[in-house]
Amino acid sequence: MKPRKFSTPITLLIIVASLLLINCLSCSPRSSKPWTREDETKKAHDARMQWFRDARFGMFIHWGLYAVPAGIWNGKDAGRNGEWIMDHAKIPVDQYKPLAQQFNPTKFDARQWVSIAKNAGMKYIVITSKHHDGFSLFDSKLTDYDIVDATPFKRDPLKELALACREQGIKFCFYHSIMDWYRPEQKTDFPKYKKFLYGQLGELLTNYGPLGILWFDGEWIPQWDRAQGRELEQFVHSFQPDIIINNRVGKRERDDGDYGTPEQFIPNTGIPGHDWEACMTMNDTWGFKKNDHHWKSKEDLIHKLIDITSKGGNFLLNVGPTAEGLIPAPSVERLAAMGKWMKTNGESIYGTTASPFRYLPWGRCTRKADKLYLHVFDWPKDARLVVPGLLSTPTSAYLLADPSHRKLPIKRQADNIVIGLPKTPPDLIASVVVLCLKGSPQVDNTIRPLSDGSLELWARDAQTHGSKVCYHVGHGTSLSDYISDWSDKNDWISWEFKLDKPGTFAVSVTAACAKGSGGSEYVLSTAGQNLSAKTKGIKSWNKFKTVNIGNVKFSKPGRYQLTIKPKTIAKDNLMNFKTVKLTPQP
Ligand code: FHN
Repeated sequence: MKPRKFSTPITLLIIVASLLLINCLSCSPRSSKPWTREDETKKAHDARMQWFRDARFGMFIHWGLYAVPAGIWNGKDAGRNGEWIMDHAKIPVDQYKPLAQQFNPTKFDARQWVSIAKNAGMKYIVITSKHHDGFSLFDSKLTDYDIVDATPFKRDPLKELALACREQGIKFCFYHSIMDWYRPEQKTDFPKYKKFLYGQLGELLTNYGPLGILWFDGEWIPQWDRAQGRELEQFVHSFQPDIIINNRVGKRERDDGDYGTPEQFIPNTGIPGHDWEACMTMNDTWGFKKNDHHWKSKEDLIHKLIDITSKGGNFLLNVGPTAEGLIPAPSVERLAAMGKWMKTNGESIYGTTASPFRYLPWGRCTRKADKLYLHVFDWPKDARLVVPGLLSTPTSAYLLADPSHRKLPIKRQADNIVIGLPKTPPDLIASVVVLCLKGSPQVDNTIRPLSDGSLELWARDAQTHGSKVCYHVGHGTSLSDYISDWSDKNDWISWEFKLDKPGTFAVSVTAACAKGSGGSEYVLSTAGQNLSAKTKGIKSWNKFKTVNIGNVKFSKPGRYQLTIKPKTIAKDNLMNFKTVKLTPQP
């Protein structure tokens, strides 16, 4: 298909308008007054964000010249992210640029890519128009270092994808890197580079139809700051007032752009009161690497989609197509499996909001007004689903996978609702029980024992008391959240919890303390008893170890508080704290 070519005058006009605009940002070509975050009413903002909040699931595509070496340079694996090969392998521009002559993705089929995304249940696609390597994956009049002028392919795949997305009802979006390794002026003459950056954004905002999102990245460069991010937002909105912009337009801070972008991890508490989208790879790399076979399972990916949605976020799941223009088969297989699950259960994802529950031992929950979608990962062996702390009155429950919505038996047991389930789950990965309520959900999220009687008190549920100690969410590892910065011995943490019956419990603490920083003392107190413990410097501040520190006895059921207070802090910090576990003793 021959892409529609703009006649030069129109393109010239765009560039002139963009360049003029940079110089007088206060005179947007579309309105007398430039858009500002402050001027946008909540109603207008919610209207602009609505499709994003409904969508919940999108496809990220990292595609460019880096797919040619595919992670290998001079016969060696060049390191983790395929799209960083120019940096990882320290490839000079004059040796990287010739890759363009080898980039001829003859198997590229825009309609096929969009169908793969659509059939997976994805509602939007974000593709790299320019990554850090500075290569433009679109026909730009501002450079010849682009796919039409520099490669044998000679076509504009983004034009073809824009059309295919429109045909299939998928929002089309661009990822665009502020950092640019190809243009030395990004470091030597930033105002000059900025004119190029703005000019290309003007082309993308003019030539590809209405865009859903402009997904900025590479914002960490020292030449960029939050004020320039605010200017860039105005510029973008002057072309497309309804577009959504991520927080990397600024410096990836909470109030930059329209939403947060945790990468390769899911914040345990989501980002309450804020729109956010977790972006993740399906293996370990964004750009294609021929030797990266570390694929996440379909179970893991479906659970991640549910987990993210249950915390009020979107899931932007990445594919890294090959230099031939094919999405790798393992990605296609996993997306098909996700689509099969979404075909039955999409109602429990699209347009839902975060769970009202602090924690559910068997799975997750999403919500749509007075309807709860209970995603059961671990099907109860006794076929009784205990919904803890739900004070609202349920009106009905049924399996989402049951087309006739046959009613499931419901009964109340104190603060819990118990739903009777069939012996076998309809879906081995995640089965959805719909629970309809009389009015909006009222939940008592007091911490209670798990089904095995044990009680787990986590960092994310702790009350922190003091000026320094805080809850820390890390990046991308399973040890990603803990209580940190515990340098002041007057700072302490606490939990409230409820026991339904008396008992004696063994107490274990999971924490980390770097080698040489041990020797501090703390006291754990609950039910009028005190357990003292000393920290041991093991390896590092994120190598967690569990130690038993004694037993506590609760003589009757009821509500209790548990506190942890430092006695002495030997070196810099008491510990990085993760969990207290109370295990019932016979
Ligand atoms: O450096 C990039 C990386 O290559 C990739 O594009 C990710 C995707 O969000 N963003 C940056 C790292 O934060």
